[in-house]
Amino acid sequence: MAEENKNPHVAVLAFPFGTHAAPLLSLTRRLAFAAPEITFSFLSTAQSNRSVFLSDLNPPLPNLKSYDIDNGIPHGYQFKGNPLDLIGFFLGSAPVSFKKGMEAAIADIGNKISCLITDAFLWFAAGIADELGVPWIPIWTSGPVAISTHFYTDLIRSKIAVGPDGITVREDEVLDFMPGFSSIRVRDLPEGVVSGDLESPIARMLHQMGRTLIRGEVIVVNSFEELDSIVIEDLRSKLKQFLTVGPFNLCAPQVSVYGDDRTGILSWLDRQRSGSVAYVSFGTLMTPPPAELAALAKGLEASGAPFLWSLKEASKGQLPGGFLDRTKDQGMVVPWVPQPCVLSHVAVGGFVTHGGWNSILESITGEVPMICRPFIGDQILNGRLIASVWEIGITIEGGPITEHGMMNALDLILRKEEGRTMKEKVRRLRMMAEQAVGPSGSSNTNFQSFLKILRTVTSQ
Ligand code: U2F
Repeated sequence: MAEENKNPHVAVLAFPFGTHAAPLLSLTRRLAFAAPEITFSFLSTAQSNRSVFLSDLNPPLPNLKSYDIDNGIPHGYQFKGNPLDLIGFFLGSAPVSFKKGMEAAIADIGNKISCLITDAFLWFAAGIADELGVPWIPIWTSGPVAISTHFYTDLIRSKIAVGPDGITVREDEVLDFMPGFSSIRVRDLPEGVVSGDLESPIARMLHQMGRTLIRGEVIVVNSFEELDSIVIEDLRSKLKQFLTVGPFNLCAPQVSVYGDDRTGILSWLDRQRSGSVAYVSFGTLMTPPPAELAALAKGLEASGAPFLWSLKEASKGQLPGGFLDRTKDQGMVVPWVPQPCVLSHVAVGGFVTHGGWNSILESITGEVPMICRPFIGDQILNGRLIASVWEIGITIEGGPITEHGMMNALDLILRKEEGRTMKEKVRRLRMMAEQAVGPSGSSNTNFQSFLKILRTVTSQ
């Protein structure tokens, strides 16, 4: 009989782009807190580690350490503004970089690795885990419906022919041959499944991930069972184990970042009427093209609604002339806000978003209906879920944002009966989410199961 491993060591491998590393760190913290006998080594690029560990205001844990790995960028490379280049460099060198990082962690901690927890994007980690003779646990940082489209990519491609140049003529057909997809159309699928460049580094990565999930000891997702129960039940029946343990933003200990309210956002929100404010943010990666940005600004101004806009400093120059001056009593434009706190403020009545998964969960938690302008990846699918499945918002399909379109959307969400109905529906989802993370809720029970699996596999 194998001897019990008294000093288990888990390596956690992050994908260092967009909002991937932060939720992974949040989950790792929960695990490290619940299982103090296990040491967790968190591996990401120096820039990503700096950003997620610095913005994590929780006290450090003695059994959680970070290690920086190489970002793969060639010497002398000049960034030309396309983040996809950086992702390409990273993915090209990631298997080697992570192996080096793990060697450093092993030397430092003094114990071999007994399990690999990774962002699900890093599908090649299944092979590294095999080499090490340890289990692989992928963590998916978006929703269950999105991961299902990657799990079923081969099936979808066999049913929906891909035309030349990645264009399919069956865009409006629903994917009713997949459990839980009766309202999802071909056009809602992330690019790279049947449309767009199927050979791009990201499309190939997601396709490989979908095929590799079956090798995961357990697949862990930042969601809750009641949100997409049919899809979750289906994935549970196909994969070794499939556990929803979120929303992470409701599980992690929330540290108030308002403290002194240095930017004045909180006191400004406090002065606004309940449910009257439009909050605008397109996440960490996306900024609408200049014409849409200008149309959005004009729509906000014309609607008269108070607004709070998280807009990168570099994009401010694209706002219409005089906009900031004219709207100084109507709204605030700032480069960054503590979004979960903003969305939970009673004054916020609508969220203009790109439909990133973390933003959606935070909006549900804050009971805020959404106006979704999706751009890439899972966002189009998420927009469809928001508008047509959960009915907690509307979507501007394929863009572009227009001044009148935005005015009407704000009016509907903030002032009309439809908006009130959506608010009621999002409130119900929030209650389900809270129950899920409560003492006998699904996410809490699933987290305990996850912990048990981790303890079992690392004790051997
Ligand atoms: C990628 O996501 P993004 O980073 O573009 O968007 P979100 O998943 O919505 O996450 C944005 C996070 O940044 C926070 C906000 C969210 O937690 O609270 N934030 C903030 O605190 N303050 C601000 O002023 C602005 C944002 C990808 F693009 C998406 O398609 C995926 O769904 C997502 C998850 O895989 O990753």
